[in-house]
Amino acid sequence: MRRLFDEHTKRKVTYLDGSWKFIADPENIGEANNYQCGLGDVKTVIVPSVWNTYLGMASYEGVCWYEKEFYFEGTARFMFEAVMTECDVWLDGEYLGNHYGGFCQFEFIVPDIKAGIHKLVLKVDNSFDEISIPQKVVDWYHYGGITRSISVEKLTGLTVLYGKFDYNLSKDRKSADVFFTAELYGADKKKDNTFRVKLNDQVIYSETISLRKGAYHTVVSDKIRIDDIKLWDVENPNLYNIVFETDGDDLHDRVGFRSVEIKDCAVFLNGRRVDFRGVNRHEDNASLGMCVPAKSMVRDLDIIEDLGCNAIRGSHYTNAKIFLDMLDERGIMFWSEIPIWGCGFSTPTLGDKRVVERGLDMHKEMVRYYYNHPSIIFWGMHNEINVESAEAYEMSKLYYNFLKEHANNRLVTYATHKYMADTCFEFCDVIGINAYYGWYNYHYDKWEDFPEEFNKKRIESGCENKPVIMSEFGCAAAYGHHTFKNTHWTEEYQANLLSKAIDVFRRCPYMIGTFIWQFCDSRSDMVNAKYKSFNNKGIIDRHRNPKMAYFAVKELYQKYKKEDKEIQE
Ligand code: ADA
Repeated sequence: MRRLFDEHTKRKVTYLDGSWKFIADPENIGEANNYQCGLGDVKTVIVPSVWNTYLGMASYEGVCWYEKEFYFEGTARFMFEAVMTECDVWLDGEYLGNHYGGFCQFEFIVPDIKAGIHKLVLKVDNSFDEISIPQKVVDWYHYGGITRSISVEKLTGLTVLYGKFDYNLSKDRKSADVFFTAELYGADKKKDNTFRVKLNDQVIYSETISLRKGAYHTVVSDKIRIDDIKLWDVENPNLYNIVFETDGDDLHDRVGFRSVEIKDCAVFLNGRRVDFRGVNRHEDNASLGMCVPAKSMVRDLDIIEDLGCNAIRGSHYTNAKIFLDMLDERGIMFWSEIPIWGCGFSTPTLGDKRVVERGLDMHKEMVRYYYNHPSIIFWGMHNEINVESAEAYEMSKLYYNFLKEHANNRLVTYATHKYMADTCFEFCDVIGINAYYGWYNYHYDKWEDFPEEFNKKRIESGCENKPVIMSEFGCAAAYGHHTFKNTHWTEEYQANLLSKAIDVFRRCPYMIGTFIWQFCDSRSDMVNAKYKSFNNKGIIDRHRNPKMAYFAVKELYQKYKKEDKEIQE
């Protein structure tokens, strides 16, 4: 299931989820053995899933092959929601192409497939080399496999491949100039066809188009004025249905109108100051790994809302689109980023053109596939890289300029842990700080001095008007661990540290919110450094049992929620 709603009602979409043939290929000899034409008599697995949950493969890194047979006739678009990490695809032994990156969708169009049973074969590789993103050292688990759904769509007539929605709100935010970009494809013989766009059932655009078979065409609309706008907000997340359609095809999406701006060193959503009460969340399920069923996402969101949150940072990669649909519906603000993660990247790696390009491609995919989600308030460029270096400066400049150009009422940011030496602040709208007083360094009482200390650096760097958000802070606690003293790893210590830190940040005039590290304990590859091989800084454990910190944070977040609402009313 890719979305919370049907993206196509006229187009036939078949999900290829379910039973697939599967074989591990540790020697990488599959192509020499012609696996691309079929895997023969091998066992089957269920897709989507991570192969680390198959017996005997918990820590497998390398190549695996998947095969699925299905009936099809006509022109197909194959949609792959996420394959971890690199993937080569064959249809009936014909090579379709390659995709790199484990967290974003990709697609291939294949015209004129003859009626019959066909064979889709995937070679999937989750190993690392010097240009991998992320690099091998990460604080999450090296999963592999087809982790989100695969579908095949039947394209007929004039088809809509892609639709992007933009708008400029009027000053009073009561009306908007809307404009869109739609990518069309001619799947059959040239014939006049009507292309229409509807916003909540009202036709806002119509044009007769004829495309020859196999041709692509992009429609970029002029501005279309829409009155009586109902804004998307945290309290009232109003969504509009947008349909791009032709006589025989359609593409449905949901969009929202909202403004986001920075004023007086704070963020304003629809003209009202908004402070972020957030958590960092990995897409990690206790028994299924990075293949999270929709029901588990709903449960996580119920818990997150109970906590009093209005924001989530999708650390450290683009999340499943269905999760974004849920956030759009619930009015939860989101920080979306790509997996350029911290200490795994040496400074020369940051300067490696291949890595920089690959990161840019990931940003392009994030922008392309996530653009219409009103819940995304922040595009995140990278996390904890060496921002003292010239390499990081150049990378940040490139990514910032690209993301600003495609901001769609969004802010661009990144998370820095070298905040006192950071040279890249000019490339962000909001400064995101990761700091772990009370865990890796100092005592948590030291948080009290932090706002004053950082203020000096802020001013020195000419960032007086840039708001600061705490993108990470926290400490580990083993669920159920208590001692007579306030010591590391106890639930008490974690609860005390978070209460102290959140209170300090709330009082700091230039800070606009907090993303606690982290929502939930998550499996980590830093096996030796972590208790039970988990990053245990969750305020709930991996089975979603609350630790004491959960209640401590809830008390503060719920209080701030009430206070902020009172100020706004
Ligand atoms: C970093 C990193 C997180 C996590 C955290 C920790 O800030 O961004 O992914 O590893 O440290 O637990 O130390």
